[in-house]
Amino acid sequence: WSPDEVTVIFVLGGPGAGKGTQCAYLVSDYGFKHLSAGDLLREEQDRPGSEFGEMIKTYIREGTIVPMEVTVQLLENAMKVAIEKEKKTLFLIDGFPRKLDQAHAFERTVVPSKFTLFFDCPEDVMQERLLNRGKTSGRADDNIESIKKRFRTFVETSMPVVDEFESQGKVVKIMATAPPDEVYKNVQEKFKERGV
Ligand code: UP5
Ligand code: MG
Repeated sequence: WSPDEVTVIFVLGGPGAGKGTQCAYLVSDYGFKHLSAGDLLREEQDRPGSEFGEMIKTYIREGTIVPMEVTVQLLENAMKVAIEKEKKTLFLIDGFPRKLDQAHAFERTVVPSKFTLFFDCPEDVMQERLLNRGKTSGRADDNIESIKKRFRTFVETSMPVVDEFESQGKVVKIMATAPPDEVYKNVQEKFKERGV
């Protein structure tokens, strides 16, 4: 496939900002293919015979960023399957890129993004959501120690990515504190303005 046949929108925001929740709405209304980098890493971690399983487990628990070669490869493979088997051309890439090296590598070697949907949410709100989800999610990083580390990585490592895209006029910023359906109304308005 060639890059001009596909549209990629990155979905960023702190841990628990609601990226996955909003992507689910967008999938049902717009027919996007939703690829969550975190979900792909968790699948790879659990895949029998994966050479990266233990490494991914450690990075996720510590809230740090898995080396980009692994994540970019998982995303590229998933995109290839969706393009060839499901005839998808519109992609929401959720929770990626969260480090500048990943952003540069993906846009150079896979496809440049159309824009980044950025969910802005204060830490206290995100913390409450994640602790609440942690009661049932089974996610190894939904505990207070991992959550604090994820917040730190987000501020120090991932916000520079948002700032760089912002300087290119490629960020659509949405406040994510309202209930999900209200947040989604704002998303739809912004998508309309951007011609999606
Ligand atoms: N909720 C959602 N929206 C709400 C709203 N508007 N009002 C009230 N409640 C709301 O939502 C989280 C919870 O909040 C849910 O219970 C939901 O019902 C509720 P969700 O939509 O899941 O939020 P999301 O932003 O997707 O949170 P998530 O925990 O998935 O974010 P993370 O960015 O932390 O997790 P991710 O899976 O992307 O990454 C996990 C780890 O993988 C990273 O820490 C990192 O170690 C690794 N990783 C990499 O190394 N590289 C990558 O490129 C990507 C991930
Ligand atoms: Mg998520």
